Amino acid sequence: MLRKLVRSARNTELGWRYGSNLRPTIRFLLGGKRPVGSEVEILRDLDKNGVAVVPFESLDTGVSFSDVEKEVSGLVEDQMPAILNIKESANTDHSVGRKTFNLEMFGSEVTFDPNSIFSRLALNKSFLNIADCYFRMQTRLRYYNVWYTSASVSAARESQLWHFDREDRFILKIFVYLSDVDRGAGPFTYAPGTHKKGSFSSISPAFFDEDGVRRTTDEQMSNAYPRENWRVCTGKKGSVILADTRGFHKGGEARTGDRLMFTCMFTSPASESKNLIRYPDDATFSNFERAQKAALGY
Ligand SMILES: O=C(O)CCC(=O)C(=O)O
Repeated sequence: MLRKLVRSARNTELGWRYGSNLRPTIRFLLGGKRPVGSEVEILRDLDKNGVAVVPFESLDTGVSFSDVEKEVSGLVEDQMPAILNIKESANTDHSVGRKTFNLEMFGSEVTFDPNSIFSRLALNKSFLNIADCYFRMQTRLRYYNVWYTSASVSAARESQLWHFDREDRFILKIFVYLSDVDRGAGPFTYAPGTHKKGSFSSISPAFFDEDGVRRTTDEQMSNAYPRENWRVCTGKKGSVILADTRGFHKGGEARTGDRLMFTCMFTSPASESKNLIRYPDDATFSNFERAQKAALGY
């Protein structure tokens, strides 16, 4: 009974912030962080709609996009056998639970490499500033990876169907397109305002049970939320999509072209999210700034 009460208190904004996440909230308030430049508009969009799309160059990441591209083309070359496998399994293995249309190029758990351009991209000052200002607390980086999503002809399944993530009250995912993504390449798609801060947070579209997970088809979604308001995030390579995936979203339903993108995720420190980053015993963080170490939980 008491445990139930504590759990429901933690699920309120007050309990989540000032109970479970008091220390990171105080640190944020004392740190005086503010959005700068294009981050101001991004935060306005995130607060109101739960989604924002900007070109990579508009952010002050300190990371060169052409260096990212160079690394990625090496990664694609190295991983060609795995890419060919995913292109095959996308169409032949329709089992649910393993996203057989999507290759996580660093595996499902990334081994943290402080020298890699991808860890530096995930921990760049602009992403960290946006994440902290959106949550209004010092956040944690939980995941980063590069995804290769293969085109397929099979019926939409798993994250290709509408759903929302449940690990936390707010969940910030950032996607950086590394290939041009048109409607045929499985663009990330969002229902604006369905996040906790939004005006449509209480919509409850019909759903079906897909192996224990609630999924909503396009038709079910359109009965609860007008299709013309869906934000289909097509974009050229270098487009950056920031979304609070506690709101309804889907993506990766690629039909005519493959999609390549970098992704990373931030949650509150108290989130029950699995930490999908593994830190080798000899990893050193001396080159990282304080804000970056905080995002890693050090
Ligand atoms: O692949 C996509 O665009 C959707 C990904 C997604 O649903 C998620 O990361 O929660």
